Amino acid sequence: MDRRRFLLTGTAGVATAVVGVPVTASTSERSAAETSARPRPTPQQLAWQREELSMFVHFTVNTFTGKEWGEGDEDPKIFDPTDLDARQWARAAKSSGFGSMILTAKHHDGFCLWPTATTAHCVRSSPWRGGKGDVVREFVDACRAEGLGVGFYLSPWDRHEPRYGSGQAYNDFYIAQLTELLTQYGPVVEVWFDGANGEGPNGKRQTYDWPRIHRTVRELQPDAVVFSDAGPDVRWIGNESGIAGTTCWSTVDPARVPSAGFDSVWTADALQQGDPHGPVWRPGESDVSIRPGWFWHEQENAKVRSAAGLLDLYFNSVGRNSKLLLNVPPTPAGRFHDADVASLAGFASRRAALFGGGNLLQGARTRASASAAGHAPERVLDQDPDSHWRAADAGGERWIEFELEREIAFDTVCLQEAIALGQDITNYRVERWHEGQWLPFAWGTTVGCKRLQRFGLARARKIRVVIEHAYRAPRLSTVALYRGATA
Ligand code: FUL
Repeated sequence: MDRRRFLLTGTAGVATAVVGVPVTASTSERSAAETSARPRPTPQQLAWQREELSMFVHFTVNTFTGKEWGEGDEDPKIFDPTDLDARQWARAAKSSGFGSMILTAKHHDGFCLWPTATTAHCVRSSPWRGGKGDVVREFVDACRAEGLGVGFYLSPWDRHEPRYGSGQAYNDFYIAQLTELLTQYGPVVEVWFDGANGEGPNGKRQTYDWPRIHRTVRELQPDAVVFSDAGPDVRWIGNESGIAGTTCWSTVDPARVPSAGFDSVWTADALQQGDPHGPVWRPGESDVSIRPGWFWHEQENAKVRSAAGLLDLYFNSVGRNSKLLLNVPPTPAGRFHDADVASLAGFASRRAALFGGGNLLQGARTRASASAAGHAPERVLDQDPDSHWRAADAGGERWIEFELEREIAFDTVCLQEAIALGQDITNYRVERWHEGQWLPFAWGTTVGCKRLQRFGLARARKIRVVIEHAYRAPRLSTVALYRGATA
């Protein structure tokens, strides 16, 4: 479902934003960004990205009606999962390597999965658990039991609530819902807002009070990262296919996507690629569903992404300096379907087969072009994402070389920058020594938190990574080779 079709026709706020937005950063911003003071992540943004995999859980009245977007007039009595088992969701997430889960506490239909005091349109009015149930509580308990971070998606667009479209009154209602979620369930790692801004029950659209929404999260859950198209902490990647740009900066120019739901000819590219000159650190999150729809539909049981398909997504998101937010929707019983659970397990086994054996460069002799003091090349092999090889400040091509005792065969390369200190690399290539010359087998633009590339099986005893250009002396924390992607 493409949320973009709502975006332009909506509020005055959006319309004003479209006109007169500076498309590029000013010259002074650029020169500032290109000096040593390039943006860096907060500890929360860093932890968020290093987690790599988060699971989205879309569950509401739509699960029972077969719709993707509820109308808002659904009878709460239809919400009646027969065997709700949030622990089963959490086990499937945990055992396949996910670090957190984000639940649709409320989707566009307005039905609340927790017994909110703000509306009767919630689980209290459903027969499930005799009207005493709380999906959010069961979800949170399951996440905590499995050691997973907790996240919530609270749709600003509400097709049920009569106050939607009224301005302040709806904003108060929405903030009250957000406050309940952020005060009654313990620590939250991510709060997820989409920019969908359709009509409410009276045909009106709402102007969302984003500054107040963000302030509320900051006050109540200062360690949570806030997701929306426009951040402030993490941005949407610009599509719902789980695909980050092959060039993907964690820095952005906020003027290009100033608000959630903002749309223009440049928005998708700006979100996918980020901006090397951007003054703000705002890494991209790639959301996508394991099925064609976000909600469970019987007829899609045969269309669950395969384990190989999930590995492709991993390469195209995590492997391109993004984070993967993979949706797995529970069935009307309230459990993940066997087909989804099997794909998740297969996804985990494929990653284990590929990466589990460790870096094939381990034990190699390292050499590099001039290194900064204290940042010797062997640091890229120590598996510490913060320790790194840093080239000396001198410009020109910088390289790091690995020489092994024996020839190895490999089909995957992994590069990582020490992003706690920022993102700098704009072009690289990876080469193998073959019959007296260096032959490139992988090359690209950005690296960031993680860059993964697959190729046909190659063999070599000597490998080198050449940094062709970087904004500052590059800091590589990992260079790794693996075999198994083409198995
Ligand atoms: C969008 C929604 O319109 C979809 O239904 C889904 O929830 C997706 C993740 O976000 O904005």
